Amino acid sequence: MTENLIDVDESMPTNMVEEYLRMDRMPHIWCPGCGIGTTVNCFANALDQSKLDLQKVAIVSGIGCTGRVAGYVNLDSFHTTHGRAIPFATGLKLANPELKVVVYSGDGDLTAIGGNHFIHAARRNVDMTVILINNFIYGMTGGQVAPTTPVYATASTTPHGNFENPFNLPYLAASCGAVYVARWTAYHVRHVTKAIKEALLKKGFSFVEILAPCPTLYSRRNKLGDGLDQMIYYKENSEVKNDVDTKTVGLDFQGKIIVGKFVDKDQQTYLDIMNDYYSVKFGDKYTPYKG
Ligand SMILES: Cc1ncc(C[n+]2csc(CCOP(=O)(O)OP(=O)(O)O)c2C)c(N)n1
Ligand code: SF4
Ligand SMILES: [Mg+2]
Repeated sequence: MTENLIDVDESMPTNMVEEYLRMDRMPHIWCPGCGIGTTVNCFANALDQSKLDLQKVAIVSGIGCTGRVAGYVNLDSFHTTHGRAIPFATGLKLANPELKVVVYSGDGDLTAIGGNHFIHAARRNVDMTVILINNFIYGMTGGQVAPTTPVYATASTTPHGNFENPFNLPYLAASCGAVYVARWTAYHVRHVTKAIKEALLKKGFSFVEILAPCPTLYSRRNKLGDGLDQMIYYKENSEVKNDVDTKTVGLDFQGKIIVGKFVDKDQQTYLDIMNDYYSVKFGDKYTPYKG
């Protein structure tokens, strides 16, 4: 067993999320005030509440600060290559349909280099949960502009402002066919936990976007203060609008943030539709695929 890197005071009560983390890998690499850790806490609570058999839950991340999540969570974890978390997760699901497969990665990873995989997995309604941490930037590599950077925000590659329209991610996911779509911020810890739990229990392509502060790069470059200042911004500017048309939830630089559960519908998954169709077409000659 790996030696624990932090001194543990045995008299302290154990935090319930520890059971869901690889404590031997602490301390983590995230900066003070970074929102990623808060989302992991919510994820651990959601796993606890979901009552899923953890032996049948796998987590896949791509590359980036968020991509480190898979390595810290005490599940079967896969830290894959940049942008390839979703195709890796698709392979995992097809090979073993009994698994609950979770993709946990950043806005850059999932919607820039991995953007095509994202839209096609949603289109196919592959049964997986995608948790996307949107800090409006490529965090790990120095704060480059991302497909989520708001117009006018600065990044290391757009020092005088970005003029590319960012993706409206709930709209992108919903229009491609996602059966569950929600957006919250790292401030909304109870809502994030509930959304992740619902997404985990949903059959089909479920998507949860969580806005989270990157104080080291995004906030600093844009003179937005520290992590706490971003949390205050989330608190004061978020408006809950469940079931609203996702077309209307695009984000502006430091503008209003529409949060809520936007889509929750039932639709056959890729594997279900294939099994049903082949069962009708080939009758007894076809054994439904179960991995
Ligand atoms: C093929 C390839 N291209 C580029 C990189 C460099 N790279 C590593 S992480 C990253 C961006 C990650 O951004 P995001 O997914 O938003 O994660 P964050 O760090 O913001 O959580 C990039 C471009 C890489 N590792 N591999
Ligand atoms: S660089 Fe930004 S996203 Fe990465 S750990 Fe630091 S605060 Fe978080
Ligand atoms: Mg990012």
